[in-house]
Amino acid sequence: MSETLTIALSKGRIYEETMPLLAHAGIVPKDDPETSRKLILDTNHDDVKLVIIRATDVPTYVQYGAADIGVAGKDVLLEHGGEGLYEPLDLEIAKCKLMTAGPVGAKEPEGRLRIATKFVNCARRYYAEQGKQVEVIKLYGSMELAPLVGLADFIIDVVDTGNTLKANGLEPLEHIADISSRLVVNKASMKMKHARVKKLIDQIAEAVNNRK
Ligand code: PRT
Ligand code: MG
Repeated sequence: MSETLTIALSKGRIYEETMPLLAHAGIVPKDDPETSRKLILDTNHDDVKLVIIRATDVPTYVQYGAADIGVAGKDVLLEHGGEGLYEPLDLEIAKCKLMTAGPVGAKEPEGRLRIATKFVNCARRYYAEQGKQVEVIKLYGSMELAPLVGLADFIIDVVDTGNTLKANGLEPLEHIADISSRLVVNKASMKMKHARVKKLIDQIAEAVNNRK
């Protein structure tokens, strides 16, 4: 048996949309993370394991080599910075947009804007490029609430249908980036486990192409 290949995934949309791509590469998990409490899932290959972690933790596990490979949203990767990672493949799943949003019809207030977001690095970078002075307020969820209760003027979040914004009296404003999930690979694993990693990337790329 060869050395274990560990793949890091988050539950929910990324897991659901990655499973068919892994199946095309012949990898099928033995447990379902939605019903199992296990954080390490065995697969039909003794030497391939899946680790189930928070979406924002995927780049960190892969960066430090705790997982060889992972799947992460480009939003998460932009925020992480991408150190220690290769990003060889756009999986074209879990698509959305990173946007600013604010109360419907609201005018931009004078002076320093307050921006609530979990994407603090993206927010600082974006407004620095615009030459705007902002105060960035870090939140961990429910960003839509912040403008409603006077915590912030605007938010930066990922938007898909826009229904969540709309339900809270907000509208999408400026488009920052198109987002999809990417395959990321630990830099050392790419060298040390090259043949296996390369084969897996090629098989997954084929599955992505077959869907077009
Ligand atoms: O949920 P958790 O806090 O654990 O982490 P997470 O939200 O980062 O993970 P998860 O699994 O929800 O999202 C994983 C990845 O999916 C994100 O990093 C994005 O790259 C991608 N993605 C695609 C989305 C969405 N679409 C999306 N709609 N992530 C989040 N949303 C949120 C959105 O912010 C809004 O609050 O879903 C809500 C509904 O969106 P609307 O616009 O359709 O109403
Ligand atoms: Mg979520």
